[in-house]
Amino acid sequence: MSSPFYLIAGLGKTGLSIARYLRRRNVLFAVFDTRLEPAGMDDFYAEFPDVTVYLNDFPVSGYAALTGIISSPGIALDTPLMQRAMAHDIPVFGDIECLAREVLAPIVAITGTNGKSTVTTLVGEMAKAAGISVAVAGNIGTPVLDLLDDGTSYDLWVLELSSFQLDLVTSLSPIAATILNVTPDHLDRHHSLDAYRASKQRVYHRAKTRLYNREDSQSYPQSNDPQSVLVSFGEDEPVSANWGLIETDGVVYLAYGQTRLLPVNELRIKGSHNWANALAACALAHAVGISFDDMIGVLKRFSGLPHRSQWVRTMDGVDWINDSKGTNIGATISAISGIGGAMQGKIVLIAGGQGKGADFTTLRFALTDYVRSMVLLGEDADLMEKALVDVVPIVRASNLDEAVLLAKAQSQPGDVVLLSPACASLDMFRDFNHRGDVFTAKVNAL
Ligand code: UMA
Ligand code: ADP
Repeated sequence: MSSPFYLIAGLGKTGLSIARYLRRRNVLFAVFDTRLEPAGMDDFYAEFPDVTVYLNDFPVSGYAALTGIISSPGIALDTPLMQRAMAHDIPVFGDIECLAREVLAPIVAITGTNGKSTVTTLVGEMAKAAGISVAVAGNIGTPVLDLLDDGTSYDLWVLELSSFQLDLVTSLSPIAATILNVTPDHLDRHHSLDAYRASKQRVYHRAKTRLYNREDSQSYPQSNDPQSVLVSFGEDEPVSANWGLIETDGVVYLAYGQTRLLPVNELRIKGSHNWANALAACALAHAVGISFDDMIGVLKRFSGLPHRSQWVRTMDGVDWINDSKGTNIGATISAISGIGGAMQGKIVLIAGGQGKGADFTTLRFALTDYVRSMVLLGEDADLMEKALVDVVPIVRASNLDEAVLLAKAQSQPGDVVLLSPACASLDMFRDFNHRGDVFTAKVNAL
């Protein structure tokens, strides 16, 4: 019998981590990327001079030699390569599947449209506070296979999983799994909200504890599993062993059943969406046996991740806030309402980029309440302007530097200038970090 031979699809962070993982196991592979000039080519050749890289297309004659395709999440399953592979009965899976097949330590799996990175980070910090050796990886930025062989024996894995990654995994059996929420995103890839939700629902498959959001019916597990414990979180009062908010003498507490854990005003992350994130993190930490004290200590000191409603500067009475991670409409609405509800003036919103098939009219309500004007840029600025032109005044910018100058001219003392694009950044930037960094640098240079 011939040796196993894999094709790695996609030469980004994930592809590189898969290549290193296979090389460490002496498994043969080639690489494929749909682009003619993927960014990491030179570095890849330097590290793997003996590996064949197929660009743009993979020859049909090559299928017979393939044991399987290990794909990056960014490559859609309906690309011709994947479709032809599946027609040839070639297994297609991803890096999370490789991890799930090897790792014996418990895995906490976190998905949802928004709040994933915040909740993943919180659970990781809670585990560390409890003295657990924890690996935090996945869509949050570190490919899981980079940690699998890093020499540390992790007792717990906390994974942020995107719908793309969930489409490529079958063997995951998480100790606890959650869908935090589902609002429209990535519709260019999934084509419908139902398909997007179905990808997210895969996280519950064989999970010991399934944690859902009482306020979002799309997060309810859609399959029955008598083996699995069902737990919920929400911003109402929780019954029995569930998570929610209890108000006593005007103070709102995070609570487990009737046990009050912490007043929400002691959280450093602001906005009611972050109360939900804190509750979800506590519920997941509880499912792996972390104490209330360890959870509360982390909640009291965690001040949030960069590029999520992050204060940059106050200048001439105007606050400048970087929410570059607001890459879909749901995230931008929560940023606008979190900030708008607590200020005197109005918001000048900088938005635009790749809309991923979103319906921008769903932003109208949030704009009416809090937004003075918008500065639009990027690939889908036309679509956004068309959907919102009768709601608030709109000006157009050709790049982010110009958008900052226009926003400065539009703002008045007491206002907030908010970068929360409701769009992906990839038309103009490497990623949302890059977009947020460019914004911050320009604002600081004003
Ligand atoms: N590629 C193709 N054809 C395509 C798309 C991509 O050949 O149609 C190639 C590109 O040329 C590139 C490579 O694939 O060389 C990139 O692969 P990738 O897009 O899967 O990106 P990675 O660098 O491997 O990063 C991925 C996640 N990216 C995506 O899912 C798009 C990262 O999430 C994740 O942090 C990383 O793996 C580690 O697990 C980013 C993301 O934007 C943050 N995720 C989306 C989101 O959060 O909304 C889902
Ligand atoms: P993700 O990893 O899912 O993108 P993050 O925790 O990075 O989520 O938050 C991204 C953005 O989404 C934040 O800037 C914030 O505006 C918004 N957000 C965070 N948590 C929630 C939530 N629970 N519900 C709605 N929006 C949220």
